[in-house]
Amino acid sequence: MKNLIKHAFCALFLLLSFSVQADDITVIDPWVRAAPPNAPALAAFMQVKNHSGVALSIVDVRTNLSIDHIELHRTQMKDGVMKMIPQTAIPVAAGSSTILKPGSWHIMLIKPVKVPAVGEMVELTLVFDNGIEKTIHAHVRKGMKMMGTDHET
Ligand SMILES: [Cu+2]
Repeated sequence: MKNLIKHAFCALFLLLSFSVQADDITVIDPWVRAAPPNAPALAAFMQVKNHSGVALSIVDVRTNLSIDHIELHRTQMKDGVMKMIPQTAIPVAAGSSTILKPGSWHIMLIKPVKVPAVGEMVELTLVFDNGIEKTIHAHVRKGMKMMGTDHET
């Protein structure tokens, strides 16, 4: 019996030492690009740092904005043209960071009911593959357009 308890504690300890907490993720400079009132989509950018020893992925994003849905995108060169390609996840390697920026990884908020103005805050909750959720507030500000996008953002 004593051994069983000891083993249970060992297992618990292992589980705890390998579990990644929301505090292991930091998000730097989140922002949403300002867009005209009739914009069909908005793009969100930020730097996501993973301080844990476990590889993570952003698999979903929720927002307080009224929108149709969220998409994860990556702008990549394809046949000599820059194209936005929908992704199922945005990876953030262990002890590393992924930069979401124009022309690269980004989050798209599709069909906003009301496009937020410059200076407004948009709440975004990043959902990671291990179930961790990280809520951040992104400022709406002006930024360069992405090259070769098929939706004007
Ligand atoms: Cu996009």
